[in-house]
Amino acid sequence: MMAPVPSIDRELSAARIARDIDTLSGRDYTTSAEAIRRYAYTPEYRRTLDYVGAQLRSLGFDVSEDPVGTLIARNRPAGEPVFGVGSHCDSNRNGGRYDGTMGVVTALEVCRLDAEHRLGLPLQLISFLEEEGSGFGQMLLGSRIMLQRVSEQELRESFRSVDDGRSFWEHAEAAGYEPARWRESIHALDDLTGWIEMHIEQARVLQDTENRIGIVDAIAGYVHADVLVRGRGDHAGATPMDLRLDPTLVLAETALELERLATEAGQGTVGTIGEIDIDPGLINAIASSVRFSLDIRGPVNDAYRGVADAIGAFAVGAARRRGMTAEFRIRQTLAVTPLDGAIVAALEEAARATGEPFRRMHSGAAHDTMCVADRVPSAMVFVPCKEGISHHPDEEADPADAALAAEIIVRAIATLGDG
Ligand code: HGY
Ligand code: MN
Ligand code: MN
Repeated sequence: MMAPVPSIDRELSAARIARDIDTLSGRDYTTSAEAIRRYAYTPEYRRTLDYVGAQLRSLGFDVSEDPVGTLIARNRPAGEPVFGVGSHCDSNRNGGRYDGTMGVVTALEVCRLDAEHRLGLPLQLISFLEEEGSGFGQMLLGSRIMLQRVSEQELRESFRSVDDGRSFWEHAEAAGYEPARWRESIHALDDLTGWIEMHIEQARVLQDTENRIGIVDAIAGYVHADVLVRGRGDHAGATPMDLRLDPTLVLAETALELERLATEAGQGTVGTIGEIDIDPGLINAIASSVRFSLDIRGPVNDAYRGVADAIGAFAVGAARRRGMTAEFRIRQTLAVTPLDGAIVAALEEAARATGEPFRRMHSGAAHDTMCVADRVPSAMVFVPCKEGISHHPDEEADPADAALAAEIIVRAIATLGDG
């Protein structure tokens, strides 16, 4: 039986969360002075895990890492049931202080509150490797590895470092990990009775509806893909317009068609071209090739998948019509993820008890919970972020909202633990 949850000093929690965020926003924890930029196997990321690990060890947690570097900390011996909390503390390459990191330090605060008030909650904190994909272009990589949603060939060969082109496998080994044991990482979930991830919303729904908490009951699915268009690199000044094979025109047509298709599909479907590589990328040379990414998502599988298929065919056709070739290649895809009704209900009950404004919602952003939910009853808690700005250094969120989320999560876990 869990101890009853006493009243919680949210100001103290907010101050600790703010201190953790401020610390992890320092130059020791980001490779960039302009944004928060930290990802797998960099010294800055290593120091981030060491900071979180030290905080957890001071609470008596046993801290370890899985064979590729996902951090796992628990306050019960292996084999005993525990409730999972956590998120990720790697960042987007143009990241803010709060995406992922606020979820990990709020999970840390849940662990502190449990210890401080001797609540007896059996807890396991997980901080997933490479949620953003900043190191190898593969979003949710650590949790997809854990859930065996990748192949060994991809880890050994296809997944390559954005910085130096070496394989994920090589980088993991060079960092002292054992990627050959990657299949064992799934055992981190063996004892989990449930999972709650706290995260900033990364849009404006909570702000615009004046809610402090979002209880997430589903997460949008997505398709990540790449299009490589091959044209002919010619002189920008000497080549007449009717003799050109300019791949940037296929990119332009595809961008407008993506907007049209996603808008027409409706049902919350969105499409984005975020990465563009132009070769050679010179002012006075017609590009010989263009590679661009596609990020297509939505809360309805058929809708966003339909857009992904249609835009892939469109790009290949647009190239052909102009005498060029284009390849459309899926990078990865995850389906819409419904979350667990019992945990959602416990979170709503705990939120209601605080008297603070909250609402149910779905997540447009992807999260590691999409993987954990495959094997463990899971849900998420959102807090607002200012103007919905995220994946940008101007990202802002309020530690007081995170403190409220921590209290709600503690109460929900205590309720769920009482069966
Ligand atoms: O892009 C996403 O959905 C997540 O923030 N990595
Ligand atoms: Mn995130
Ligand atoms: Mn993100």
